Amino acid sequence: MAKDRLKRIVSEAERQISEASSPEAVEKIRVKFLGRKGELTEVFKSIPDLPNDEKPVVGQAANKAKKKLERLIEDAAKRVKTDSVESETLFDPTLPGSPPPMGHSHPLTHTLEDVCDIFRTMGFVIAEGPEVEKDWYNFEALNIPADHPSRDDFDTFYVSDNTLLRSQTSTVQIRTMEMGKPPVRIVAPGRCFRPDTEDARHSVMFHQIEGLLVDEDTSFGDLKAVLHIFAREFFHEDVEVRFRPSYFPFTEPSAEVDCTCPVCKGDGCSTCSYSGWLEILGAGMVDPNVFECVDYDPEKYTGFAFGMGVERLAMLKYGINDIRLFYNGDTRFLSQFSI
Ligand code: 2NL
Repeated sequence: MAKDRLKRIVSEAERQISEASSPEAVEKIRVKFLGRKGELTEVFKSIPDLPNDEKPVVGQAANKAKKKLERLIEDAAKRVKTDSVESETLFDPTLPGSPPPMGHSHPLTHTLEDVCDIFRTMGFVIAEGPEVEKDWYNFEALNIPADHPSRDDFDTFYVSDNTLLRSQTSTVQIRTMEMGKPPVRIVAPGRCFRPDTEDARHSVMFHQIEGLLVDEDTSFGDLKAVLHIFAREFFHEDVEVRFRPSYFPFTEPSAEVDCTCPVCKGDGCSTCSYSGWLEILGAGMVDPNVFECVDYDPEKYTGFAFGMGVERLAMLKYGINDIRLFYNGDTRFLSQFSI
């Protein structure tokens, strides 16, 4: 009798345990069979009333059944626990979605826009032009003589005799002056090309920003003020600038412009070769011959112009030692500029 009852209890418990799918359901089953008033517990309670010869037999069988149920319940508890954790990981509608990878502008684009913004606040307008140019715009109108070394096949990418890839963006300034009368106040950013052997400082494709201001009574003092404001805005408010005499065919007088090293603030470090100064751009007063080429009266108008390399400025500002890092597409480098 008691043994049959145990068998029924075990098989019923087994069936219920196999169907349980939540920790709560398993706990309910445990209470139902093994709890203080559980079915199996009742069997144990009835043992003292049995005839003496049946007590050990039923006792043993009840203990065996109890062990079996405890093991089954323990296994079931583990099963439903992992099941529910797994289903939570698979789908939780309350979690935010995984964000898509975000792009950002290239450090050269960023630098170029920074520079243009600074000049825009001083009233300059952004001007653009073609990358494939006529000889006239790249050389002739800029007072660069036919025998100048930069016009050599080795120093310019020629498409044909009179057509080339521009080597500077002064082309845009000549085009702008040809199109209208002074006053002119423009900056011309863009790609330029020179057949240099590539190394840490040279790339056949690079970016330039040139500026041009033409009006009556424009002076070298105006040029100095504008470039000082630019350097302060771009690098640091305490930066100083100095002008060293130089030569360009399209300006007279011409100057190379340095600023106090943004790394050591002028004390001397490896970036500035311990001089405290760094060359940032070239500039000067527009040569009267250039004005003649675009039909501006050099007796009436004066102007200043300047040109700078975007790669060079970005390398100085961010401490980059190899120009090729800008172009090889390595996101370990580029992602540092996701500002
Ligand atoms: C440099 C120096 C310079 C100019 C560019 C210019 C343009 C016109 C007339 C006169 Cl239309 N000048 N541009 C003037 C002085 C220097 O560039 O080292 N660039 C990286």
